[in-house]
Amino acid sequence: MIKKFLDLGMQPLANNYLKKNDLKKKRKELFYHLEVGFNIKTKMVSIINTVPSKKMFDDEYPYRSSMSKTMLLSFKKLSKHLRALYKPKSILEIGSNDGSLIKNFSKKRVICVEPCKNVAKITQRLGYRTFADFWDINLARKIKVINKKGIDLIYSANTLSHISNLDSVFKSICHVISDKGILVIEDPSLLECLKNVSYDQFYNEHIYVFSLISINELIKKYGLEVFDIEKLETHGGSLRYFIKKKMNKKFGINDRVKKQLYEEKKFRLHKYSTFVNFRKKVEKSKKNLKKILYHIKKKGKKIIGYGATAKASTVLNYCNIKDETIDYFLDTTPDKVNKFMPGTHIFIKPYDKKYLNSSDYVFLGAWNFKKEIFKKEKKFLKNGGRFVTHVTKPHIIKKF
Ligand code: JHZ
Ligand code: SAH
Repeated sequence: MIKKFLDLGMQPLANNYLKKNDLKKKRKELFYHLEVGFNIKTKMVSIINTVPSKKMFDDEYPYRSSMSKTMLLSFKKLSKHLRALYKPKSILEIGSNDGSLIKNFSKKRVICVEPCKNVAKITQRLGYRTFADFWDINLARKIKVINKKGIDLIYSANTLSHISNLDSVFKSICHVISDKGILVIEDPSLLECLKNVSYDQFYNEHIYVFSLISINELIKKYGLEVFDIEKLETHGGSLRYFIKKKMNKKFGINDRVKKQLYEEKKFRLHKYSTFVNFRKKVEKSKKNLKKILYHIKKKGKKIIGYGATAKASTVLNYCNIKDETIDYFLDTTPDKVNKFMPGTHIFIKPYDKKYLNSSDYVFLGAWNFKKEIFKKEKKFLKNGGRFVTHVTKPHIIKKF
């Protein structure tokens, strides 16, 4: 049923930043073939070759949500909204990472699920009950024993799209959620991904890129329905889905749901041909990004990268851009710095203005946070420093 539409080549694991020793010892990196397909029946877009969860989410997982003010603010706003609207007595977060959302809630009410032990430790130390496990039915059963009445609010951002077995995900959710319970999930939006030609939303962790169409199709099997949605600017355009049991009649279906479905259908997200078109745009994007970077280098200018993202890993490996083009990346994440980008082995320096100011052009790995970054780097821009991005098409950014 899955029809392939995009081939992004052999790719390393996107969050597998390498240490100097790994390079010296020439330890083999794990590569997989990154191909993306569309399921004609379920309308789901997914990568075709998956990597086992335990290989991706181990006890040295580097990503921390709190590295961006934008995300912290988005989570704070959401927590206020959820408290006011649903007054939840019990809350479960799946993929709680470093607690960026959950720290806005009282410790008494919360259960966190975060499989990477190094990351789970962060919320455990803050005093939040955290299960360092993958979300599945065994864990759901354990949680049901603690919360016999069921959970009022389940929240999961940028996580369900990372789990290959969605049947297990939703059966486990149905096991713990109360009859009046609300499930809120958010993930990058397929519509925005296509509009932005942000093919870097595809990598080993992003097994799925959801649309409202595909979510509706998926969850109806479990007696669930989307009753509201929210469009978010985060991660280059995300959708937040508010989901309830069908039998819960307390909330009607908001018009926003209808509107989003209309937009998605108008963009023909339910048709394979849309994705064939997308592939052509991606191929053009690769050519043009390489051209721009080549011309900058030809002038003898220095290019660096800003934000050693998982997304950048897809772009660099697909476009075969290495350290003869990008001297180094800058990043604020402690577990990424002084390591090397997966596959391309471009060095990652800790964020420091002096490393930024010594460059002429900056490739935006974290293009999704460009507003936050431009605000922070006003001086660099004023002094003539320039950013390059591949979104929505490759260009040197002239307007900030
Ligand atoms: P960011 C990761 O994707 C992986 P990535 C994962 N699969 C996912 O879905 C999303 O996160 C949620 C740095 N930075 O969020 C911090 C600065 O250095 O776009 C981060 O390393 N300075 C789980 O990696 C990176 O950029 C700054 O001022 O694509 C941003 O990573 C800012 C704002 C960020 O996710
Ligand atoms: N919710 C945060 C973190 C997203 S990163 C945010 O939106 O910023 C994705 C997180 O999901 C990682 O911390 C990862 O360890 C976790 N994760 C991956 N697979 C999971 C699974 N099967 N069950 C629960 N969490 C999982």
